[in-house]
Amino acid sequence: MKSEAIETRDALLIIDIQNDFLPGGSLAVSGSEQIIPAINRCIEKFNTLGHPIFLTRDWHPVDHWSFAGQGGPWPPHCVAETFGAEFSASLLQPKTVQVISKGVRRESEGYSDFEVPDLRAKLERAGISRLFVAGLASDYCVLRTVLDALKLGYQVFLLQDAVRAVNVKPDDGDRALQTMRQNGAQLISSDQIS
Ligand code: VGL
Ligand code: ZN
Repeated sequence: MKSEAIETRDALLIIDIQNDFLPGGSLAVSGSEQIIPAINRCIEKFNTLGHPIFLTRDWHPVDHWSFAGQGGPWPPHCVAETFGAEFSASLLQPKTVQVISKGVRRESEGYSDFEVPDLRAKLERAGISRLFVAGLASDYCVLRTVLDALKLGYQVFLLQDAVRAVNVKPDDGDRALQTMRQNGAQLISSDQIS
């Protein structure tokens, strides 16, 4: 198996490891708790090397457009400042991690991390050109973030053992992986990072 050495222009982007997407949460993603150990190993590797680590979070107002009460597709989830919006207590959070909140306005879609201009500015300032991406959910936020990153010219490594899908339709997650690959993302396993 080919290993991918971390280089100076690499950053780690961990998407939405929040209580509401974990077992017991209002929008629990099946198997989501299983990816946390692999994600923590990646965080340790990037942290040891002093490379940027971004943790993104869904951070919605109580009346966000995507909630069923407003005619949206989802149950209320990740309401700002609530337990459901907190990162999992099992997730490592070294002091240097940078937190990016998205979906913060009522009308903001909140799927792509690049909806937040802040992220791009921070990546540019740090001279980042390659992104290692993992988290939730592979058929929504991960998919949309990866597609935007590719459009913006980033090289993307999708850590396929460290993502899980909502699977509104049973094969949504598989199709999302295919779409990311067809658009230029490289699908690797988290233990290929060295
Ligand atoms: C997400 C559905 C609604 C995600 C966020 O993080 O993938 N999915 N809000
Ligand atoms: Zn959301």
